Amino acid sequence: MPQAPDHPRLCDRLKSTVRDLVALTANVGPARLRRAPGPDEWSAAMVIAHLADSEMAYGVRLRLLLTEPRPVLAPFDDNAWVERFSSLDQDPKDTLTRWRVLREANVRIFESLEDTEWKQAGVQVERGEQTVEQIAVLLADHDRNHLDQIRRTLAEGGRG
Ligand code: NI
Repeated sequence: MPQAPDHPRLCDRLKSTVRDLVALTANVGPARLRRAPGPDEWSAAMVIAHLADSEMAYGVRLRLLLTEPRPVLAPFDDNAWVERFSSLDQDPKDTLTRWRVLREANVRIFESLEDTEWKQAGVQVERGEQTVEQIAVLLADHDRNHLDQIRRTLAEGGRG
C-alpha cells in the first residue's frame, strides 16, 4: 500500500503552486499568455482557465464528500469546458485571481479536516471510489503537471 500522505505538507503544496504560477506569469503580458504553441495545443491562458474551472469542480466534489454519505461525483469534459469558457475572462490574470480565490477556499476546508474526514469517499462515475484525500493529492499532482506545461509553453513562445 502507498504511504499515507502527510496532510500539512499536502496543504502546503496546494498553497505553493498558486504562488509559483503567479511568479511564473508576473512579467508576461496577456497576448503572450493567449498564444497557443500549436493548433491543437492549449495556450497558457487556457491552462489557467482549466485550473480555475477544475478547482471549482473539485471544490464541489469536496463539499459533497464532506456533507453527504457516499455521494455520486459527476465527471466533466475538461476539453469542452476549455473550448467553451476559457476565452470569457477579460485578462488571463483575472482567471489566475479566480483560481487563487477558489484554491484558498478549498485549502481552508482541507486544513479544517479531522483525520476521519480525509477518508470520506464518494463514487466517481468513471474512476470508481474517490476520497477527500485522493482529491487533494490529485489537485497537487494536477497543478504540477500543468505548471510544467505553462513553463514549456512560455519558453517556446519566446519573445514578445
Ligand atoms: Ni488537467
